[in-house]
Amino acid sequence: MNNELNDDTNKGSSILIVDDNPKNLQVLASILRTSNYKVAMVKDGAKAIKFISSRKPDLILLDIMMPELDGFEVCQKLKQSKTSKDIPIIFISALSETEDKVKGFEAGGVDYITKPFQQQEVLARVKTHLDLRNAYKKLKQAYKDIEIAAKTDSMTKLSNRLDIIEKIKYEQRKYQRSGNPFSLILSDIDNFKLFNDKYGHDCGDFILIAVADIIKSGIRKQDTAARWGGEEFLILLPETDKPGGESTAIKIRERLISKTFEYNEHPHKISMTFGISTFNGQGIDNCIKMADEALYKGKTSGKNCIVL
Ligand code: GH3
Ligand code: MG
Ligand code: MG
Ligand code: MG
Repeated sequence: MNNELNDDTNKGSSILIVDDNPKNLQVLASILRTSNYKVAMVKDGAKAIKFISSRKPDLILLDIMMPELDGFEVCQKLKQSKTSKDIPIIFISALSETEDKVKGFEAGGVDYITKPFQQQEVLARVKTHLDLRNAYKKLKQAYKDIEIAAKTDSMTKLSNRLDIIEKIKYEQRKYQRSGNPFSLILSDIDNFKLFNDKYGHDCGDFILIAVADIIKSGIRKQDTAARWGGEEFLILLPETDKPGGESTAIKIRERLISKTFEYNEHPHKISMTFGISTFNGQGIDNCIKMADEALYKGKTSGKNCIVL
């Protein structure tokens, strides 16, 4: 079949075989190696658990009847651990009663093969579960990527409006418990329309991305910078009073005005105006409005400045 589940991603997958019978280990290992899987073998449950504590095979073939820990117990233990719970486990056992099989699935196994096993069946089941595991991994990654994309401004890779509002709400709740203020810096590139008109939109985009990088370089790990609008950026500074907000704005402004941006081998200089507000329980919208008003004041009094 030619679909995503049936590509070559299983080539070289690693499989741990757990069996107390050396002959079974050898035969299974040889079958799997012929199909290009990497194989590791252990001969009891305790060794299997020790093995998994330092390595993570893509799949486990697990015997049930073994001295000390039996296969059901080993499976349960591996399913309880965060690091091994996602490894698919296929039981391979001489126990062939329905209730044994059911017990295997209840312990967390994904499949059950009875001994004496058929080579083709072992390979087919192993391949199916590796395929499913790969599909699951891809889905999980895709879901993570979607979650990140939903919070990110695609051009600058800063937070988007939605994300920073969530984070401001979180700081508001923290303020209600601790009374510690947080500050907001709203900044806007000066005369950016003229810049675009003169140098073109692509050059403008390049500047926006470079400005975002300068903002990122000037804030702490716990701060959030977002693209608030076209050429407007909002920065959230948790646990920060007004003087703290001012010193961050000074740092960013200095980096910005001392920077010469090179686009298509032409140097460009730009500046920004900054408005700062500090949260004092007045409500989030009001706090953003205060930063906006400070920014507006800066714009009407010559730009390229910081207003508290
Ligand atoms: P001021 O100093 O008062 O802020 O003037 P300004 O020209 O920067 O402000 P104005 O609001 O008049 O124009 C903002 C400009 O920002 C207009 C638009 O072309 C530009 N802009 C907004 N988003 C983008 C973008 O994604 N890429 C580019 N290249 N330009 C953008
Ligand atoms: Mg056994
Ligand atoms: Mg502007
Ligand atoms: Mg603007």
